[in-house]
Amino acid sequence: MAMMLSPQQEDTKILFAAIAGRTNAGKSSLLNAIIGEKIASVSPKPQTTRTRITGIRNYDGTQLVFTDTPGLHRAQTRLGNHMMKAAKDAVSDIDCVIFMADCTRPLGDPECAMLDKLAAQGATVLFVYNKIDLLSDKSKLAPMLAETEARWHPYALIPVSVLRNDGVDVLIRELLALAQPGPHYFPDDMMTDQPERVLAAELIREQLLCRLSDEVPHGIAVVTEQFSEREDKALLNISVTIYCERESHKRIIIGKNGSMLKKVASAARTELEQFFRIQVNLQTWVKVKEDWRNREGLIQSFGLFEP
Ligand SMILES: Nc1nc2c(ncn2[C@@H]2O[C@H](COP(=O)(O)OP(=O)(O)OP(=O)(O)O)[C@@H](O)[C@H]2O)c(=O)[nH]1
Ligand SMILES: [Mg+2]
Repeated sequence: MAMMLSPQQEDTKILFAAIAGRTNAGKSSLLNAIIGEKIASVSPKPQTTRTRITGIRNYDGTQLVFTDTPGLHRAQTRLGNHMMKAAKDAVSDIDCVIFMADCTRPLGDPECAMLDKLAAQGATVLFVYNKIDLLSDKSKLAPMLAETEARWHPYALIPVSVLRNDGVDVLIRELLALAQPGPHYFPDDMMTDQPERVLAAELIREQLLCRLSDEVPHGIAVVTEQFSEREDKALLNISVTIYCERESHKRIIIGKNGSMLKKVASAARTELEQFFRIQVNLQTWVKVKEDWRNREGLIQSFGLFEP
């Protein structure tokens, strides 16, 4: 029997879009720009995003649901394998794929492989060339777009600069046009599926990613141990453990006389206070878990992937 829709539901539309593409292309930056809040960590380092992150934005009666994914790269750890699986799984069973490339870099093999597959499946691909602000010679863009068009025939090809908020509105218009009548999947006041504890941990990991170099930041996991609001005053107590892979990394994270950890915690606290709009008391601990990125039990206990 056909389900009766209430008049309100009849008017609503919905669209599920995955944001895929190479690591560091600016996928999480795009998600944050659309949602208007920092729900996904962003950093100049590759492999920033580790899990799928859902962001929700409503435009009048239309709900757009975005899934940010880990960027495509050659996985070298078990964690990396999980990340690549999450990225590949996210592009099936959705309405369209926002495929994001960095216009200053040629497309790599993993990107071409995903694009070939999406084209073969007849997926609706909105191809977004990001970072056009970095192109000193804009005439380089036209042949790039023509080549992409000829090879994969995407549904739309949109050059943007997320950083300058240039072209994002064009993408939104295309997405709104693709939305189909249907009930909203998430409550209209919901912005993300990320629990507050995870958002807090990710804001701290973002600070570490931005401040540390070489292999140290990639071997970091941040777990929120405590997240509670004081009853007697407007204060949020957050306590996190920063896991790293070696004693030498722990020393770098803590820094001379604790200087690095102090800087990270202070910057993170400012971000957390802005996000949660409340005063934050932040405590940080650093622990070593050797080679955790290759240890399934630890990857799961850090809440990164389900068994
Ligand atoms: N110049 C410029 N930089 C940008 C733009 N968009 C994003 N970035 C920068 O690119 C870097 C990577 O951005 P992210 O949003 O973390 O990239 P990502 O695709 O989510 O990366 P992964 O999570 O590792 O897959 C950051 O330093 C951003 O500030 C843009 O339009 N122009
Ligand atoms: Mg990301």
